[in-house]
Amino acid sequence: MREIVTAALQMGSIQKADSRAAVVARMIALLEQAHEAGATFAVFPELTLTTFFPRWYMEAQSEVDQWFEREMPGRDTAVLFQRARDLNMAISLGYAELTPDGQHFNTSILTNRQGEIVGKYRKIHLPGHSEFDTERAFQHLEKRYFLPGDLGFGVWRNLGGIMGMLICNDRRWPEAYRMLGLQGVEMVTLGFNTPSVNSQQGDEGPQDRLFHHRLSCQSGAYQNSTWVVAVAKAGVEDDHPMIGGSLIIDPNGKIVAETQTEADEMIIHACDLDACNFGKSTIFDFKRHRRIEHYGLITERTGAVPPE
Ligand code: ING
Repeated sequence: MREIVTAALQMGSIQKADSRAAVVARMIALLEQAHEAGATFAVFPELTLTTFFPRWYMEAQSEVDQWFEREMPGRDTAVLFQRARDLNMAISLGYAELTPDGQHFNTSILTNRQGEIVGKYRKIHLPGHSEFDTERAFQHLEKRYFLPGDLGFGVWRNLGGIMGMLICNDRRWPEAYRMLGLQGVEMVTLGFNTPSVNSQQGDEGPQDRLFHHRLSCQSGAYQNSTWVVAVAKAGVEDDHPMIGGSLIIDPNGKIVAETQTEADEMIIHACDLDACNFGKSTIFDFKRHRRIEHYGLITERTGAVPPE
């Protein structure tokens, strides 16, 4: 048995005016709660240090860059990394990354229990749009503020297992999980910020959003026989509601823990990585069952092309 006692640390709303220091204090309180409950690994949401700023149209790059971190850990996050190290806990957290050569990514990092960063992932599937869209009730400008990730889909040996990261919209694309599955992933962590309603006036409400969110994460877990830990930044941010529904899902696709609020909330589960072995050696024994000679379209074709 290779157990990782894992905490999903959901963050409630972060208002535009909230300081990083105030947010980090909330994160440390959750981290200490997780430690008290016996966790050795804690997962925070996507863009966990600030409000979900892609909902705001900005033109001045200086205004955009205020939402980004130039180093990780940095001035505001060093205390969080130190606390995690003191508690001998590994963490995963999402943030907006501004690289020294001026590139902007929606990024997630993974540490070991000594507070060292062992893995970094930059979000590849960026939803939304890049120009102000007058048809939308609110904006979703990830394509404006971030570059598509340039690190690919990676996995890292950590805490006795094989771990990988995705971010938010990635969870809706089966290829993303499969890229990790083909590297033997046993635990996928993903943070998300998901608006409760569709900005394009669709009639999709919070329950539909939660349904698709659970469906996407459960499918990814089951079809790759891996644990999935999905952690929300939830609640109402400057009048914009976002769903909760942080999840811990086992390698059979079953939800073993789910948050019940849209506030700061911890869920926790003892995840036995050996629970991945049965699926990986039977129904999802990729080497035995996959027929890659028939899958060419998946990497050769971007958009669907219907028959004549
Ligand atoms: N947010 C949303 C997500 O994929 C979205 C965007 C919502 C796309 C619903 C499609 C449908 O959960 C981020 N940040 O990707």
